[in-house]
Amino acid sequence: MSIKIVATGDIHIGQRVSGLPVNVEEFSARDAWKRVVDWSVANKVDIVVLTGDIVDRDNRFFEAIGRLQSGFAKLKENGIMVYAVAGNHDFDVLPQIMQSRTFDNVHLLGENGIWELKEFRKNKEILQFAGWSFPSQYVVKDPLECFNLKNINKNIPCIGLLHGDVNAQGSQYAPVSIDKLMKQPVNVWILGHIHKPQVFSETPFICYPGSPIALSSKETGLHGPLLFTIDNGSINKPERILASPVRFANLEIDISGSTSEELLRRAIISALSGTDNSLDKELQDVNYLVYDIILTGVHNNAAQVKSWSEGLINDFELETDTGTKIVVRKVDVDVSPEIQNLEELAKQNTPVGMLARIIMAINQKSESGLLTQLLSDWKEKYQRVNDWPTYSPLKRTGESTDTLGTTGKKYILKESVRLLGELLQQKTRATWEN
Ligand SMILES: [Mn+2]
Repeated sequence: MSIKIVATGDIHIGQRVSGLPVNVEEFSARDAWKRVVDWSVANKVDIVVLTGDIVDRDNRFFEAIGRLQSGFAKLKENGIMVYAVAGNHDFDVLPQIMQSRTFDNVHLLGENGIWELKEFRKNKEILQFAGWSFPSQYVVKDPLECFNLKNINKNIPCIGLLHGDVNAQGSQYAPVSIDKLMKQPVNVWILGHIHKPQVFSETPFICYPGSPIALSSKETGLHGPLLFTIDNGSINKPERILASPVRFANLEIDISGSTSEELLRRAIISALSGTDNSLDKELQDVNYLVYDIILTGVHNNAAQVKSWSEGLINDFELETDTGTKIVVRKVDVDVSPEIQNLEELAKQNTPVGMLARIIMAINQKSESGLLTQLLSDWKEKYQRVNDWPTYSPLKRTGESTDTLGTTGKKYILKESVRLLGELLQQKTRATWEN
C-alpha cells in the first residue's frame, strides 16, 4: 500500500485572481483550496501538506478562515490527515484554529518557531514530518539555525516542511540557504513563500510547490499542487496535478512586414495558436490561458500598430483542443522603425549622426567612446536599482558583468533606434511643413 501526499502552499485564501480581462470569469483562491480538497477526496489521498500562507492576512480574513475550516472538516470526514506549517501571513490564525481542537486530523508543526517531529503510519508504511512555523509576521534569522531534532529516525523517510525565503539573505521572511537544508537528515523538503514552483535539488528533493492558483499576471507558467507517492519506504519524484484554472503567459511576436490590420491580425493569431500544442498536457485543467503580448520587429508606425491591436483586448478569444480559452490581457508595442543608409547618417555631426554611430558600434561589436560611456552609466544605474531592498526577492544571484554588458547594449540599441527613428520622422515632417 502506498501513501499519497498532495502538497501545496501560498493559497492566500481571501485573494482573487487580479488583472483578468473582462471576458474572463472571476477566480478566487478559496476556489483553489476547494479544488485541492475535492481532488484529494476523489483520489483517496492520505495526506494534504500545507506550507504556509494558506490564508491571506489582508483580504477577507474572517471569511477565509471559515473556508479553511470547512476544507479541514471535509478532509476529516474522509480520513485525510493534514500536516501544515504557518507562514508570515497565517502565523497567528493557524495556531488559533488548532486551539479549538475540532480538527484532530490537522497537525500544525513547529508552533512558536520550535522545530517539531510527527510520525504518520498507514499499515506498514511509516513517515516522519519535521516542521517549523512562523512565530510572528517577520523572521530575520534562518530557522535552520535552531534545527535541533535529534530524534529523527534515519531508517524512515522524513519530509521537512518550512515556510521561508530561499537564498535571500537579509529577507524578513525566514531566509534559508539550500546548503543548510541539504545538510539535515531530511529526504524531502517542501517549502512555502515563493509562488513560482521551483526545484532546487533532487537528493534530497528540495522544492517550492508554489501556489495552486496563479493570482496575478506576474505569476506566469504552470501552477498546481504536487502529488508525492511513497512506496516501500521510498519517496517518488512528485508529479504536478490539477493545474490552476487560469494560466498567465508572456509572448513576444515579431510583426515585421505586417503592413495592414489584416496582416497584423494574422501574425498574432498564428503566434497565439502555435504556442499551445506543446502545452496540451499542462492545459488539461486550465480554463483560460491569458497572454500579455509584446509586438516587436521592424515597423515604421508604432501608433498605427497600437491602434490596430487594441481590439485584441477584451474581445479576442481562441480555443485549444483541451477546451482552454486563449485571451489577451495586454498588448505592448515595441517596434523599431526601419532605418536606411545608417552609414551616411553616421557621418553627420548632429544628434542623428551620434545615434547612428552608437547603433553601428553595437551592430558591428566595435568600440566607441560614447558607447563605453553610456554602457558604464547604464550599469551603474541598473546596479543601483537592483540593490534596492524592495527588489531583493526578485533578484537572481550571480549575474555577471558580462551578461550585464550584453543586456545593457540591448537596451541602448533599442533606445537609440527608437530615438533615431523619431528624429528622422520629425525631420521629414519639418521638411513637409517648410
Ligand atoms: Mn510567505
